Amino acid sequence: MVNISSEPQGSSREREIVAARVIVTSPGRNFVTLRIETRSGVWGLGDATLNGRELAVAAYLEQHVIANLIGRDAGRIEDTWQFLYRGAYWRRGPVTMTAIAAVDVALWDILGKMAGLPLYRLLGGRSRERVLVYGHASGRDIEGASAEVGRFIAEGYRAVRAQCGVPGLAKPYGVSRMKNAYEPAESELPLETVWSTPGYLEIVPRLFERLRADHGREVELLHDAHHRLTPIEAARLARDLEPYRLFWLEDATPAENPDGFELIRRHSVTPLAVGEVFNSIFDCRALLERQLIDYIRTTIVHGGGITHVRRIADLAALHRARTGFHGATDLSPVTLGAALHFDTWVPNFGIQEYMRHSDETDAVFPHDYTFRDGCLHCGESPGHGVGLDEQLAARFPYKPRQLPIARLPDGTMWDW
Ligand code: GCO
Ligand code: MG
Repeated sequence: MVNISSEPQGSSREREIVAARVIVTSPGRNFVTLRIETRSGVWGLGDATLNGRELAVAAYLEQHVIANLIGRDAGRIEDTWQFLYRGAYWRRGPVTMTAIAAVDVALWDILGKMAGLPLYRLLGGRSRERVLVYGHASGRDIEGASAEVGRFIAEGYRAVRAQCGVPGLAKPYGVSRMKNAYEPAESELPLETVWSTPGYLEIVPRLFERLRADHGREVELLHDAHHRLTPIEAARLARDLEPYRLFWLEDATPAENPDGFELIRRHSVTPLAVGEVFNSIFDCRALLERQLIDYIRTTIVHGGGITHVRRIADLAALHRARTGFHGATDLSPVTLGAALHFDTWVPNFGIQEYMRHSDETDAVFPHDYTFRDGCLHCGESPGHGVGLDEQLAARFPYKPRQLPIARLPDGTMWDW
């Protein structure tokens, strides 16, 4: 028997998981957080937020996962991942993989705290000095969107996602009524929006023509089509956008069928990003192996945690694809903190989405990451560096909220 009491991560008795609980809070929007505690008193946090389906993950954790964690060695991160994935028999899916991610991230947080090391050092150390991020600019029309892009550039951003209104559509995806943030889950039952592709395909190339004219060629520009186009429409948009040299065109068409992306590739060299709704390496596999995308967006909270997403990043690296993690405000600061450590380490990093959280959210989740010169910097505190003020969190009770849906003008259900 080896003497494990001298291990830097403490003895297996100190590492024993003695408690775990789910905290649901809504400081401006809903978040689900898992807190795991060890016998030594060291605890870790994992994000379990699945926008519009929050309580399904909370119940999955409370009813089916937590009892299995008690008594386990918090240091056995891989085995716990395999236990929750293989052992459940029912694999994959957003609810399961978000719950597994919450456990996984909390355990990595504990490992970091016990070792006295920030997460990026556990992963293999720093590969870069800073993490390039992109912000969200939008406007009701081209004029307004361009002014917003200008505001982001003035704030130091080097990469900006731009969305604008479409004539005749009351609520197109991504056009914010707030500054900095776009918060689509705003009603208890899904808001019904109308979608029509022809006007969109006309205005988006004009938007980017104007952005290049107003802001030059240095700033990186991105756009999210949010799964609304058919493959041939997506191919046309990608081709029409070529002169404006986008950093990426995101979710150009629903990715359930990778063949759609082959059609886009045949017609265009605009870089493509996909994956925020994926939850396992098997969702990413065909798109990566067939070199149909350039950036993989599957991130820690919905992709089974650090343990699984690093396998996705390695698969992407084989095919020269880079990471571009989802980072909307419905992913909590715990996910952003963990993602920034991952981004600091991962060799094939591309960019990180950064849609700033509200002041209330930031107060509930104190963190040590910082924004400077268009980049985020992870902190040096042990673990992922994000905490949870439970007293403050209790002042923001859960509010049922669902994402909108989209229909064509004749009423046909469409992809939101
Ligand atoms: C993005 C996303 C978000 C999603 C949201 C859904 O690129 O940031 O598309 O805007 O719609 O995260 O929960
Ligand atoms: Mg998106």
